[in-house]
Amino acid sequence: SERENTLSGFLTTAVLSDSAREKTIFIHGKLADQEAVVILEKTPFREETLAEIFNGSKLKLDMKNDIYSTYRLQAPPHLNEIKTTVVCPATEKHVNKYKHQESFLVEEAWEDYQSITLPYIQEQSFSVQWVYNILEKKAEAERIVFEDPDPETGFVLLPDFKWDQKQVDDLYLIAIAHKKDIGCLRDLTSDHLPLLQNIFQKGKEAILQRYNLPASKLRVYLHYQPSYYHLHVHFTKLGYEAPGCGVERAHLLADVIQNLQSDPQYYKTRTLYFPLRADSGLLGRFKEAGRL
Ligand code: M7G
Repeated sequence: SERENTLSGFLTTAVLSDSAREKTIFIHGKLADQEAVVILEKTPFREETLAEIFNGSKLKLDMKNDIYSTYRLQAPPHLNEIKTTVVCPATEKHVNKYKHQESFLVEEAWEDYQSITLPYIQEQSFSVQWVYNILEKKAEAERIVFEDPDPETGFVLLPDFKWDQKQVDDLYLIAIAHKKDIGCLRDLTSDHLPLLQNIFQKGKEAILQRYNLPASKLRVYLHYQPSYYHLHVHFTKLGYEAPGCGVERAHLLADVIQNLQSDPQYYKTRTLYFPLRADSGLLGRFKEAGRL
């Protein structure tokens, strides 16, 4: 049975960003007196529903000229749904995450990571309660696509909440490690190769099985900096430009594995580059430290 809810009491404070091309709008507001962020997104067309759209819809003519005409089509309501994401109660950091902003590229040597980034992460990062809920089957249990329960090398693979799973064109899954002590790329050493290889191998196999999508159609990567400091790997369909997936933040899992094979301490010695948004607290710390 479908669970129902209501947004009718939502009061808009501000539009954080919107995109005509992506057909999305990010809104900050209040829901039952709590701060909230609501994301509305029009979803892609699906070939298997085209017949229903053509047969079940009214066409209203806008204009006709020679062989050209434009219409407004009123599709049946169930084919005209808006994907809606709600973050409530939302923190100020959530509001900032979704605000459109200029970004700046930061150069982070290992020493910068230790003296600037790590202390900031320890104080300020988003809660990973949602991740623990998934690992402990307290949320999204029915959405799990694959699980390897091994405490050292195991993980849970499930649809990212950005993907409505209606079509494979915008496939987006995340693999979440069972191991809880790996925050990000900087924590990885060659000790973690069995875990990373396991996620890579079994993640690809599970996606082939379930969605009939071969490894040659997948982009498999980690973010640095991530939003959530608990090791997770993104699996998206090659060619799908997922929102928030800039080249500067993405590190291909295949490269991460090879880098650790050639140098066990690779991510503890290299300078890493990543973009930070104008009002990011971490950017402020890099400025204070004279590193920008
Ligand atoms: P990230 O690289 O830490 O941060 O990835 P980003 O959001 O800045 O890319 C975290 C990933 O987890 C993102 O792709 C999110 O869309 C996804 N995600 C976040 N939350 C809170 C959830 C959730 O509750 N459930 C699921 N399934 N995915 C989530």
